[in-house]
Amino acid sequence: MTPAWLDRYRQRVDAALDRWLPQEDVAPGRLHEAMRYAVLAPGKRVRPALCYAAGDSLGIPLERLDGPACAVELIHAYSLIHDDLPAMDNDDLRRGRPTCHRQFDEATAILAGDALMALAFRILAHDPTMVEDPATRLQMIDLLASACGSRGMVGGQSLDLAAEGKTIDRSELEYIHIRKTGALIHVSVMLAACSSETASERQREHLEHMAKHIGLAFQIQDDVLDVCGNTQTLGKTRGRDRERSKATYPGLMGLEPARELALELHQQALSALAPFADHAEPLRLLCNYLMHREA
Ligand code: GRG
Repeated sequence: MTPAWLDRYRQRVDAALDRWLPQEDVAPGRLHEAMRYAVLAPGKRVRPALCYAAGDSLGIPLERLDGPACAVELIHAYSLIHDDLPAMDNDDLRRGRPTCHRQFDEATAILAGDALMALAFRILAHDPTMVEDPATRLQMIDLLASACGSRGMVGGQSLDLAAEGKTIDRSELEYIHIRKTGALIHVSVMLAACSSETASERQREHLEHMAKHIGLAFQIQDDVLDVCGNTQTLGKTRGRDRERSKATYPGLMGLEPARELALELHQQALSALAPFADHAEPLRLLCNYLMHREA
């Protein structure tokens, strides 16, 4: 069960995603079906919610953020499809349903992921409701490309795969997590900051600080849930990290210290929101939800 305030953001981004994703009766139908299957599956929509909530903290009309919110969720959905493939995590279950390659086939899943990434950038280039200034749009495209490229999410994934079965230390693990998961969370917030014509440099810095801390806390919490969550609630197979000998925070420092570290990072994220006073209430609720979630 997600809280009502999160559902508001979720419904908003789902409606926008539904408009952008090609319908199944448009050729190539099977590819479009796979794209819609993966994206519109019941995920939490954390990254769009961060984008909208950061926008709320800056007083930005939410329609201006529909494009960035869709773009980050499409990148996320593509990364999950590819991560689940036999060449990577080889998972059967995602968001409580068969993974994309199980439901369709491997080639379709790879291509669906590829097409979702392309659609994300197309939206940032074309969406008529976004900030109009071409230089700002270009900056947003650049930020998203950097966040999901070889020095961001894809790079983090590559290092994560290379570290399987190896012993790595905490700073190496942090380096991987900041890229694999943190980069997309960070850019979800920064795309909102870019969409504001009035945000001060100090406000941007505070949002950046919040995003960095909550991004790492989110991944540590994900590691913790992989140890003590429930497969049905998680909607994905629990215990996969251990099965694949992945480096995780609970593995490296123990379950309780990992939990404490996540809470410490969460507190730092909340402290960064202090200057926004009541305007950051949605962001605070979201940070709290991310720390106390069960899925
Ligand atoms: C394959 C390019 C590429 C990147 C993969 C996303 C990712 C990087 C790996 C997924 C593996 C994983 C479980 C990472 C931990 C953090 C994470 C991204 C969890 C899933 O995100 P949620 O909890 O999922 O927001 P929902 O389904 O709610 O959207």
